[in-house]
Amino acid sequence: MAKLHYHPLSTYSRRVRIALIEKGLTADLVELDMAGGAHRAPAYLALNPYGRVPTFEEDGFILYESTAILEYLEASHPTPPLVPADARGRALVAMHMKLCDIQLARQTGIIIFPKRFLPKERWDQAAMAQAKKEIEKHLGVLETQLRGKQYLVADRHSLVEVCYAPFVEFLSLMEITPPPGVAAWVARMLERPSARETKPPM
Ligand SMILES: N[C@@H](CCC(=O)N[C@@H](CS)C(=O)NCC(=O)O)C(=O)O
Repeated sequence: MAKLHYHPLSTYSRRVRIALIEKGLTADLVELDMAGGAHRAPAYLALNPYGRVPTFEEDGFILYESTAILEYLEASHPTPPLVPADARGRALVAMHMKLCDIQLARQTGIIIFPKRFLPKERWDQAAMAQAKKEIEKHLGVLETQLRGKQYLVADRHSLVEVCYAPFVEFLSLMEITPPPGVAAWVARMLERPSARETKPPM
């Protein structure tokens, strides 16, 4: 059986767990003791030299980077589909997955990592404020793109929402009120069983 090295509080790991559930796949979930530094131990670095989660392992085939793992799961288990069949739909999914990482995931990490794991005196308030501004700007773009639609691509739930779900879960922790179209889209993706089952302790 495939293995997923992950941590229950890891947003990027959660993407893969959501996709596995959406596709009805099972994998051996191997929880890494990150607080104990297991991600920096030689045995784990031999699998993933960057010492991050998630890492996917199947018959000696090793893959890291959550979006690459999602694409592999889609290619190896195309049913039920989480990307459209046509070239343009696929390209739009790829574009939105990348923009999720560049415009939202990175900035979310800047805010939620300190909020969840560091004492307030160690927070970089200026970096957190700048990240919040960038997220709000990005949500404004999404609001326009979501006008009259339920989902970003082909008006169907796709890998785009799989990528976004773990990060938009933290909008309230980040004290960000999304515009109405984005708020409805977020609620739609977070109410799916795959998101509920993988929700981290808040
Ligand atoms: N770009 C990577 C990011 C993975 C990532 O940053 N994972 C975090 C946990 S959510 C991690 O392992 N951090 C440990 C570290 O960077 O030392 C992906 O998409 O998989």
